[in-house]
Amino acid sequence: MSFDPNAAAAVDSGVFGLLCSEKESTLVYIPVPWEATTSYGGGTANGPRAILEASHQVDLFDYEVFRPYEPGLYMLEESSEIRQWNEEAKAHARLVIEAAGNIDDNPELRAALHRVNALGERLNDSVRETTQGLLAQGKIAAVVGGDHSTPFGALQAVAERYPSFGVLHFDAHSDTRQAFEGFVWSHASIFHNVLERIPQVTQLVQVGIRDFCEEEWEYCRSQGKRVKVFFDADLSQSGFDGTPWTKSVDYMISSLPKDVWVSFDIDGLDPRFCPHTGTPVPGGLDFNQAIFVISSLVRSGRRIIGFDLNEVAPDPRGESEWDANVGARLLYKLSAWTLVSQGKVKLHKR
Ligand SMILES: [Mn+2]
Repeated sequence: MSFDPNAAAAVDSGVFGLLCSEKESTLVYIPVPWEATTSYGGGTANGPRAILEASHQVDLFDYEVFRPYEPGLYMLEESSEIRQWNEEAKAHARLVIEAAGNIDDNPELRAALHRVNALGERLNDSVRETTQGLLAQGKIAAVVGGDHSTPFGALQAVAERYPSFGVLHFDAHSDTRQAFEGFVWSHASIFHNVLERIPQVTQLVQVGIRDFCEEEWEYCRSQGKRVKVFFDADLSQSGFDGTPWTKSVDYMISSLPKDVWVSFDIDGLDPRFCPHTGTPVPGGLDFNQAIFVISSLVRSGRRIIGFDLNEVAPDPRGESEWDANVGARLLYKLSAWTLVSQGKVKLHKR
């Protein structure tokens, strides 16, 4: 069967309805069905599967980039091992969360916490090894979560190849808590872990932040120029004052180095784009505002060395495909601009 980029996706086709193999693909997605420490809401472990299904509805032709699919996009099979670890870790984590911090004199709960942390470490090792394998073949790796703890191993793998790089982080939350609820690898601790354990990350730029605790506020400040936070309140205030979005975006990008990893928590967007995500917060970016940040980053000459998209949670009742639909379209845009930034696809001049 020949491939027609204008036709509807075939039932048995891969991500975005493409028929290319892993070997033929330049960009490979690592699905990570993991949400072990999710304390509120849930369902992001089903994010990768839902995004894969919804991706068949995305038109391959892109108004800005034209044919981002040509270098080949492929999503790996979900690891059944990771699903098992997730189930086990979730069961243990639930006990710890229900005890609300009172675990010190309870050996059973301490053991449960220890187990969650051990499984989190195993997950990181797995994601790191998969990413290393892809990078060794000259491919671009992208993580599709799962909760926001999922990209840690990928960032470790990238750090082995890039002596210094920046991270552009979209999120409602700062995610800089130290071992939230005792969980070392909590979704709410991803950037504390990155900043403490991956010195190659020389710059973190956070965008859309609107839900954080005082500990996080102090921690980010303690990092000095290494962490720049573009709070949602300040960004919208600038808009009210008449500052064009283009100017705010220039400012966001200006502190980032040449090589950048993009970490996109879907809840950085306005919750109308992700109504079922685990921890929705009012406010947030419009879809086009977010895409403009990414396209501007690439147009500035910076290179996206990889990315993750996380916290997409499908409707648990299965009535709406909306969260996954937005997730799939965001995944396509992130992929398109990543490929442009690496010279794998030419930006079409309209
Ligand atoms: Mn997050």
